Amino acid sequence: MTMGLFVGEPAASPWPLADGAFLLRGFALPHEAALREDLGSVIEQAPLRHMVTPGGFRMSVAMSCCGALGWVSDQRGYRYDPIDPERGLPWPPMPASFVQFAREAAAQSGFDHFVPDACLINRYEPGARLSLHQDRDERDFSHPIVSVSLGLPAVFLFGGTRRTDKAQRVPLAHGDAVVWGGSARLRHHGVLPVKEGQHPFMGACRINLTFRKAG
Ligand code: MD3
Ligand code: FE
Repeated sequence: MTMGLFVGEPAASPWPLADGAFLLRGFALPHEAALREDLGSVIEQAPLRHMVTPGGFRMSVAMSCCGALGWVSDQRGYRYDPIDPERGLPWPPMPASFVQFAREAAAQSGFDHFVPDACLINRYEPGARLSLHQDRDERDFSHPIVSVSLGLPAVFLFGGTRRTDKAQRVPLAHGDAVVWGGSARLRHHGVLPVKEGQHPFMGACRINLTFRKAG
């Protein structure tokens, strides 16, 4: 028998990856068309770009943001900023479909009333990767981070609180959502180089959205 999600079928229940971290396989599939359409208009306004790390390296992942705050990396460091430095304008507002999706995913995982003020958009072309890091530029780590994967699959690395802790490998596919809260919130994480491929809707790339309460 073929397994899959059908229109109107409720998504699978959250799978506890770790204390505070929940994997919701296929949770974004019913939201996919709206997310994809609104993503298109966000990156039309604020194009994807390769930021530079404070150490001077160009990131292989191309990024953009929407919402009241966006994440910025340059020679001065990492920070959240209400202004897109490429355009000298505020980041595009967060589409209602994004806010609704993040809120539902968080609620499914036991985090009620999650209201994101920043959405980071990461685009991986084949070969792009994200080395192990912690997300600590947000003001209050008691808020979870909600992530969703679209397009090509990837292997996510889920490490520990120390950078040298052994990392667990979690394959993530189109439509998978993960909610990272509690003691998982400050664990190191990264993404292995994305393999070549073609996704029927997204082409030869993986897009990851992360929803945060940054300010
Ligand atoms: C675990 N993005 O944008 S999303 C990032 O697939 C980032 O683009 C990855 O790491 C990506 O900062 C991973 C999953 C994720 C996001 C935040 C986390 C996992 C996390 C924060 C704490 C622990
Ligand atoms: Fe991260």
